[in-house]
Amino acid sequence: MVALVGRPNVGKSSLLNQLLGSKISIVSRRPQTTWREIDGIYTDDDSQLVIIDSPGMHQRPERLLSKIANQSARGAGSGADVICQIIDARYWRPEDQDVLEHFSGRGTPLWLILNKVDLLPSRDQVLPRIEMVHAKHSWGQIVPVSARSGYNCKHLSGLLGAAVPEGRAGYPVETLTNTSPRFLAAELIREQIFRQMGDEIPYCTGVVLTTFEERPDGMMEIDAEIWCETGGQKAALIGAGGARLKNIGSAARRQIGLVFDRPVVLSQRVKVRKGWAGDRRAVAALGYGE
Ligand SMILES: Nc1nc2c(ncn2[C@@H]2O[C@H](COP(=O)(O)OP(=O)(O)OP(=O)(O)O)[C@@H](O)[C@H]2O)c(=O)[nH]1
Ligand SMILES: [Mg+2]
Repeated sequence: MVALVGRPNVGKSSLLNQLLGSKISIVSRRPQTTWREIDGIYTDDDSQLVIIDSPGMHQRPERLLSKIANQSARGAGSGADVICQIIDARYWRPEDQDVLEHFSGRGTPLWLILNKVDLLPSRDQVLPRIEMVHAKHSWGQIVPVSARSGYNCKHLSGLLGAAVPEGRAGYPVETLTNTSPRFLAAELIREQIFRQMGDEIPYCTGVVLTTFEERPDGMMEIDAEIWCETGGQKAALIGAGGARLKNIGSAARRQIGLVFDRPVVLSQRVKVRKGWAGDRRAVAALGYGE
């Protein structure tokens, strides 16, 4: 079992998807995209790894939803054989130091993964970056990767496979995740909301599926409710003449179709649910927290 941890936006979810070669965890350029742990099951000829993506760890969660995500971020290393701290190879920020302090000293090997090396001006920059972070901790490994291009990701999974204890595979080779298909489909809609809304996007926009069924004709039928907090947010989500919502829906439908490998009919409604992100029951109904 391997945990991917780090501050928000460093590419933890992207790395999980790249290691698996499949989309399991949602990705956007906004920090705090991931709201709970997502597991991916990686299997090759030699090894099977349960790789856990976690929400970005941060210092001052305000709303309940954000607190729940942060608790999950902080708890992510428990039970792991290796904890991989992901950073953006270009920087070492105070928040990275906080993550290091939180996860070091608990007896689990801590590795440092320098992600986004494709954004360094040249490959010659990789070695100086490694030297820069080397002294911060006695890392089990320091591995530069690019979750975007896939650079060195095979090498990383090989190192991880060699590092975990020997045991029997717990899952059939074709299993990719334990996450429920229903939750994954809802997340793929939330991903499009996060991606397609600009900075006016409300952080607390949640998606709940009221229908998730396979029809006799093989189509997947999905009805989704999108929860936001104000009438203004609802108007922004719907867009002029419904254009925004339509674009979100058609991109989400494509993504869900790809992941589940079948055609999808998707209908969406936007609902104002003031304060939902502070309401434990509502947050749980969307699949976050208990
Ligand atoms: N250029 C480049 N961009 C990357 C790479 N990995 C991730 N990104 C981008 O970085 C942004 C954040 O990626 P995520 O995978 O959502 O990051 P995260 O750490 O899971 O973020 P949270 O869930 O918010 O904690 C997205 O825009 C990604 O496309 C990489 O290797 N290279
Ligand atoms: Mg993420």
